[in-house]
Amino acid sequence: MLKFLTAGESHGKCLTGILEGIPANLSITEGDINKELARRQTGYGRGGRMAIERDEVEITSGVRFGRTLGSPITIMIQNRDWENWKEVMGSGVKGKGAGIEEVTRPRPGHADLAGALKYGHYDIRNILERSSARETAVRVAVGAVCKRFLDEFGIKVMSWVNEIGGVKGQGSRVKNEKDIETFFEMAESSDVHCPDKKISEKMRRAIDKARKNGDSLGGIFEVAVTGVPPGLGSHVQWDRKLNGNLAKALMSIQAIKGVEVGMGFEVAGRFGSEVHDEIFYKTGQGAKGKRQENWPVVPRFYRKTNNAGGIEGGMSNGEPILLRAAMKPIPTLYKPLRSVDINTKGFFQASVERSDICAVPAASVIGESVVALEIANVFLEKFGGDSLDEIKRNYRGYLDYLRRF
Ligand code: EPS
Repeated sequence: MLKFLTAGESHGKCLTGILEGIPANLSITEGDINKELARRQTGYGRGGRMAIERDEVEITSGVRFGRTLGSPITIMIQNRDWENWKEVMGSGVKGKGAGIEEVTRPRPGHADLAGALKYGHYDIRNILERSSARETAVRVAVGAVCKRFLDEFGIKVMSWVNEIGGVKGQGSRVKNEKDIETFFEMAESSDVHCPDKKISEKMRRAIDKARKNGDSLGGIFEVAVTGVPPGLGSHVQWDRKLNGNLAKALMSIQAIKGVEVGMGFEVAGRFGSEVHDEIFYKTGQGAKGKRQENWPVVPRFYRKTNNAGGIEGGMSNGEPILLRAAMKPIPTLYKPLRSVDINTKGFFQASVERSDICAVPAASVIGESVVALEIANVFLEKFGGDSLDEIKRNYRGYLDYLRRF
């Protein structure tokens, strides 16, 4: 349903995203997207680059007078740092004696070595520029368009950080939508995007310590989606399962090494009776309260627990979707790790490079964006149409049907 591509190198001129499949007549402004980009740029533990960039988009197609046309939406973000990299990253033929230093020392944990071997590059810059997490800026931009779309249907995607470098929060196992909203609101006022003030302080201290030691830190963030109707995704084919596609979306974020849905890995050690969410039924309105006034999704079937994380059999079951992702520590370190020069084959201790110490707070915002893309995709698959009004008619019909089921 939705197709999107991103392009751009970390120190190239700009990043570009093309998003196709968003229906006509959705209101969207550059400001809506910039708000999300600003959230991604904040976060304790970022490096010097974030002081240079002030990410702002230019929409160059698919939107007219603040409304989508139904045609592909193109989004551009300029790299301010490009001014300092024009010589190194130019697309013209390299002049003789240009004196541009090649990167020949792969960093452990980065795409450097595997990419150089795969693409036949002897200058690792040809790999690291694209593998950089700078690319996530434009994924957040296209995700922001999807969030705007989902908002029309009362569907919200929120996140918070639950762990940084072994400092654990209490974020897991949120019980209901109210918890999710509270966690999210509290996280929004924390520079480590953690809902708990005391834990936030501990996380900052852990980041300071890593910085002092020339090291880096990873962590865990959680993404929650509220207002989701039952029936998104499908059990009938492996590549239509919602949990599979959400896991893929999250795993595609740079540095993510693991994803859990609901109770996650903990299910392996529990009895079935402790894991599965019993089914209840409530007549009348308001079983789960009202969402946006136009979309009172009232699932008369409901659960008192949500260990499944809102997904059963590869389909949404009407409860909030709960996801968790683990990010490894950033591989660009000030503390030297051992590696081998790809030219000389000699051992060396990796050279010092400018980088972030911890990017988990930013990753949580990126997590929201990729999840929003995926949810918008399955929503369009089920209720798709060419204009927003058409999709609203389709959705209303489904909700009426659910009420009568
Ligand atoms: C990154 C390295 C750093 C990060 C960058 C991702 O950039 P630089 O090498 O220019 O210091 O700041 O992240 C971003 C630029 C961003 O927008 O998130 C890397 O190697 O992945």
